[in-house]
Order: sequence, then structure tokens, then C-alpha cells
Amino acid sequence: MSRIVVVLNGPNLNLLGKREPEIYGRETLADVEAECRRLGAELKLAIEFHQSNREYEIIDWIHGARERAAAIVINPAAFTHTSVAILDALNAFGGPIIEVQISNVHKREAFRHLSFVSAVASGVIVGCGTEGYALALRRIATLIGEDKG
Ligand code: CA2
Repeated sequence: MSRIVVVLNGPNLNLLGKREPEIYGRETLADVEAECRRLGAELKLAIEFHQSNREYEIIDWIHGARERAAAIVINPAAFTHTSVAILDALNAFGGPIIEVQISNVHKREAFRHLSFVSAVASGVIVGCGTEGYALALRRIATLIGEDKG
């Protein structure tokens, strides 16, 4: 059984740690990727990590995960609140999906309270900072079970 986990990041998350640290913290996306790879090795998960500012690229990575990856971790960033296209792509993926929101979107503007992605997610991690990615990987390891070699 596949232990590939595709970790997807939406628009502007390339700026993580470089602006608005009071909302998103001081870790950069490279720090987040390094921690996902470190924890992935511990949990015997093969991490594929991507970020894009383009909706179609995120959709293509979701399609590429079908029948190949065990799970998807996704922070769609602003596309969370707008993208039926990403929801439709995720609906065609068979495995578990964990949505991560770095900030507590429910404490923020009303337009951030709606997530199209939550409708298809197995779990949602909100407001735990960049630690949310590690929590998501641990949840996936629980859902897919241990590596029996
Ligand atoms: O809290 C989250 O994870 C968000 O997905 C982040 C998005 C925002 O649009 C969502 O409502 C909630 C924004 C990502 C942009 O990240 C930046 C990081 C540093 C500086 C500027 C933007």
C-alpha cells in the first residue's frame, strides 16, 4: 500500500515567515517542508511537498495523487474560501484528506469562515500555527496505519 502523502499549499504561502508574523508565525515554508520531511521519515511516510499561486497547478497535483498517494494534506490558502474547482478535484481523490489552516480563520473576517474544502476533508486543523502540518501527518499515519514492511 502506498505511503505517499501529498502536501499542498495555496497562494501566497511562499511568503510565510517573511510578512505578517503576528498572524502566520515566523517559520518559512521551507521550515515547514523540512519539518514535514523529518516527521514523514519518522512515520515512514513519503512526503511530496508543493506550493503554487495558480489554482490549476493545485488541481493538477490533486489529480496526480489519484490512485498513487495514500493521503493529501492541503492548505488551499485563499482558495479555501472560493474554489469549487479544488473541492471537485478533491472529491475525485479516494483517500483521506486533512485540511490545515495556520491561523484561526474563525476569529478573522467573515469571508474566511466558509471553507469549500472542509466538505470533503476527513479532518480539519485550524489555528494551530504551522504545527498544524505535523498534526495532520500524525493523523494520516493513524488513519492509514503503521508500515508493516
Ligand atoms: O491561515 C491560513 O492558513 C490561511 O489559509 C492563510 C491564507 C488566508 O487567505 C486564509 O484565509 C487562511 C493566506 C496565506 C498567505 O500567507 C501569507 C503569509 C505571510 C505573509 C503574507 C501572506
